[in-house]
Amino acid sequence: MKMSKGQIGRRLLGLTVAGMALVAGGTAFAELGQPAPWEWKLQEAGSPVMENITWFHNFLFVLITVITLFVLALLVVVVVKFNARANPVPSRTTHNTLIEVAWTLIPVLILVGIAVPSFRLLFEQLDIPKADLTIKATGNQWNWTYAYPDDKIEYTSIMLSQEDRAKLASPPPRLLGVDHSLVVPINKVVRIQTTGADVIHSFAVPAFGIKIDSVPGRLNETWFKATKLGVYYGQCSELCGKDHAFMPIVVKVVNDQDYDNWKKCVQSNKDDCIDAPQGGKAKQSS
Ligand SMILES: [Cu+2]
Repeated sequence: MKMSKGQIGRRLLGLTVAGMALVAGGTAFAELGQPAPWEWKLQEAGSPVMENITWFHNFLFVLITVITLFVLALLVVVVVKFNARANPVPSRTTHNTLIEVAWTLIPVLILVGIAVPSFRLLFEQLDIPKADLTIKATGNQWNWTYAYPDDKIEYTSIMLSQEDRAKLASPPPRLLGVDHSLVVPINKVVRIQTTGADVIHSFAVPAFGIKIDSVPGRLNETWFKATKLGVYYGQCSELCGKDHAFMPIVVKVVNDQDYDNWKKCVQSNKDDCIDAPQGGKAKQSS
């Protein structure tokens, strides 16, 4: 069957609209703290650092788009206006002080404009504020051990098998659920200290904007302050061996009351505390 140009155009338009609807629809279902199908943006921010990362990302995106369009426009002007046919006798101009100063100064100013928020963000990430609690995350082949040294709590977090996941009333996303998640209070500065027990792992939670290598023999530090209640998912982000893809990180952000109850629950060796998948859902109001 031969299609006319109009038919091809209409089909292409239809496909484009369908594609855009898919992308928009997919991200419309995005949930806090976890990836979504067809997601093309950063995950929704769950900490002030991630809010700033998102802002900086959007700022750079606008800037590079404007620069790219400007350079493209200049190229088009050159191609159309100054090709051999349109402009058979080229001008022999070589210098123009104003333009030379401008094309040196303006890029410098743009780079300074990028450097200021960039360094501010870097310092915010690296300069750890006074911490309300410290958690040590040790990467093992292939799971995480979490310790709350001030509260004498330590346990290992292992990914749920497909069978265990299927038994749950509201199963976590595939390959992201664990038997015991991290539990942290809302609006508190959490210092994460991380190390590797065997090889290099990497502790990463996208919604908090943290990703830091867990290196054997070293103690790396990072921090986050969760500002929204909920469950946040991350993964080991350093190729660490055969089961690298199967050592997810789950952080439950709860209010202070639930956090205190959880500590008592864990310290008395109970098994159905809120770190367990069905051990009481983190409440959605503070
Ligand atoms: Cu790992």
